[in-house]
Amino acid sequence: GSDFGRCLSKRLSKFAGGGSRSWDWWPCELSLNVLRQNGKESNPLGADVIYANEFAKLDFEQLKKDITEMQTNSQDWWPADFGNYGGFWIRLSWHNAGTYRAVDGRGGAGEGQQRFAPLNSWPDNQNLDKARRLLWPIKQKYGSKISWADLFVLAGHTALNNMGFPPHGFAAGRVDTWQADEGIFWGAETAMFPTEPGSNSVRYNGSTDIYARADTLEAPLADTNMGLIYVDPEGPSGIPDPKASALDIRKTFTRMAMNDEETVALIAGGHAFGKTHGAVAGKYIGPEPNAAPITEQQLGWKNHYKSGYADNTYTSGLEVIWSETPTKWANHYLHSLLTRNFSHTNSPAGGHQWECLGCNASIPDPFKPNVWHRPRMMTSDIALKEDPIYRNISETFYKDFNLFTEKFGLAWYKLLHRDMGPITRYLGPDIPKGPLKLWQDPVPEAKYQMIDANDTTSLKSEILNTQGLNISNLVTTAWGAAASFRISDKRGGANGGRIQLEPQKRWASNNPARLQIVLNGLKSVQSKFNKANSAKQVSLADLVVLGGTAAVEAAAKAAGINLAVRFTPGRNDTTQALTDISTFKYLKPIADGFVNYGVGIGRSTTEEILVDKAGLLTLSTPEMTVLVGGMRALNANYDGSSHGILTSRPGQLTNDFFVNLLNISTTWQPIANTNQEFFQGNDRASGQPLYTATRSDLILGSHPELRAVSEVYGSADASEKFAKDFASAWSKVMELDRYDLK
Ligand code: HEB
Repeated sequence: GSDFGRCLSKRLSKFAGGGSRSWDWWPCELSLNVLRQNGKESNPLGADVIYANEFAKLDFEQLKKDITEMQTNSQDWWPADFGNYGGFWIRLSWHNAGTYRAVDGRGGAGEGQQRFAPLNSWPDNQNLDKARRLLWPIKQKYGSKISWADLFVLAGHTALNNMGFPPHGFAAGRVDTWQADEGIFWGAETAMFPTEPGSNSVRYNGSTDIYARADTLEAPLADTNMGLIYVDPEGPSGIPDPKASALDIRKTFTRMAMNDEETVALIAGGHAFGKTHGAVAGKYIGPEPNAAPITEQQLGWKNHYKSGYADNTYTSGLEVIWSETPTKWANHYLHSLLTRNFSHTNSPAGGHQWECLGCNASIPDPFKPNVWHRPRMMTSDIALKEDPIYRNISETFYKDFNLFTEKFGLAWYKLLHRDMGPITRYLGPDIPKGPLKLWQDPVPEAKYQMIDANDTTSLKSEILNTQGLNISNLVTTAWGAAASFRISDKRGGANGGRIQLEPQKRWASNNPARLQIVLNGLKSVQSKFNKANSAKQVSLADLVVLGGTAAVEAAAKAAGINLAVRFTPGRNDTTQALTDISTFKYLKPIADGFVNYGVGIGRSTTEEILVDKAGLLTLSTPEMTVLVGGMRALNANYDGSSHGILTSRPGQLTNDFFVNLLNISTTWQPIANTNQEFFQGNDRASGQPLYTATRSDLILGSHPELRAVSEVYGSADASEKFAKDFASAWSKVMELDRYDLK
């Protein structure tokens, strides 16, 4: 029997007496779970333990030595192929990092999520439970000085190094989380395997045409099936068609922000090492970790055939060794792929794979000395030679091993660090020197003195007195800049001043026409200040945020509240050439309920997108609520519309939004032909029209928990608390990307 996989009925919670719960009765109620995940209560280290400080105490060189020692210290309970865990650990690193998708920035190695479901039990992560467990003694030795998230990728990286590959560099700095990330949409399937009903074509909008389906892959997904990291090694939906496999590979690696060259480098580089495992039939394999009996202690996939490991191992069900030297960096993979003829065969477990039937047995056996195998490949490997573009790149790499080595090093570095955000998060002695790569969203270092507190005071009044600038448009501009941040891959934010660059300056949510007016106004303030000061300068990035700050303070003052809004200078401006438009475009909001932009699409309602965005901004439920209410008071809809501006004095930082939302004398009904997106509020007694509002407005009075928070802010004693809470949530958003301050 299984444990986590076992429960009597979906409706019976197994705690506190069980029984049906709210989510059983009303499964469609807006979930706020993403706003309370990663709470400090769940962190056993305590909120005051800062990983960077712990890491600073680590003997990093000794850690690498310990990993190196472990790499060839084969354990009886899970013997190493070729006496070396290197290939295994590279797969561990790759599978941690390879869940990243550029569209929403989620997935990736940054959170140590492979410790939790579903990733701990994903079919594609089969037996990586053993790889993680092999590393436990090392993790245990160093405790909080090295995160699991870092260790997972460092293990493979160090192994690469030890097997003769000169990697480009490595940074630590990934902070562990303590629960499964609830914010990640992994797909709508109800089954893991393509062969099961309910799995196959859901993410392809029903398409089963393996030549045409790639373009219909649902965003933000990148993998071709639930439960895979990227593509099916046997071919699309298990069909051994290398040409169609190439289409899948291109689609999925593009979603991961890898181009063709990087894709070939990664696959050919990775498969230069190790082997695949399909020695026995799949029927001998027990349940995955999350469904395994309690006695298995979070190990899964127990193999009941003979020893169940070493030469009996079953992982993917394929039995392939690509290279003549699977524990040493060499060009054998591409040599084999491009110079040999492979025929379709089946693995001992029955999987589709390819073998050079006319070849000598030149490939070593992982356990038996002097036993040799014929060269083999997977369908997804053959894809690299069947697709003309991949083939070209493969041939170039085959002819120029140094180039291949360089490109694989760079792509590997990008793979592992893609979601780490600003360079100030990078830790350790192995960070590469030299200019940042485009994917790192570089912001040049300021070569001038930053503004100080005196300057900010004078600049704020200067801004407020500049023609064209007002509370509403200063707030939306600062918001548009700062709220482009997303915690998933830590991209976006106000630093860099990218709101004045492509593509951000053209996003409808930023109201390009009005944005230009604000930027022009701020630029005039900037040039005046910079002319008057020689050593000292102000960046546009700082001014955009300072403008918003000035506006919030002025709006509070107008409401009779004296408020100092935290502002920390130190942002610098970047350039268009240093902005990766092709992936930056993914940061464009679908909807942004904070400024009443856009409506729900596809799977998500408008209010779900609001909560999703709040989650990506790391806001709590009260922070989200107070920000929405405050933005309405500040008249800060993206288009200047009056939806949700439930006040007679817009531009003042009052709690009017909450007071009027909660007022029984207003009745709401949907406005015809708006698909229940827009609503009319009328006076209950007279029927006189009073307000209009969106779903993002009305959800604050309709959802029970959001209403409870709204009641706090709508109370008679709340004016000051509201303004203070708004200001602190505001500053938090403005500084989300300021890892230099944390
Ligand atoms: Fe890999 C292994 C698939 C990519 C690295 N792979 C492997 C396997 C499979 C695969 C199925 C087997 C598993 C077992 O054990 O059985 N891949 C794949 C695919 C792809 C890939 C489909 C896409 C196309 N890889 C990749 C990359 C990398 C890699 C990118 C890195 C860079 N792999 C790898 C390694 C290995 C593998 C190293 C070996 C492991 C061992 O040795 O254990």
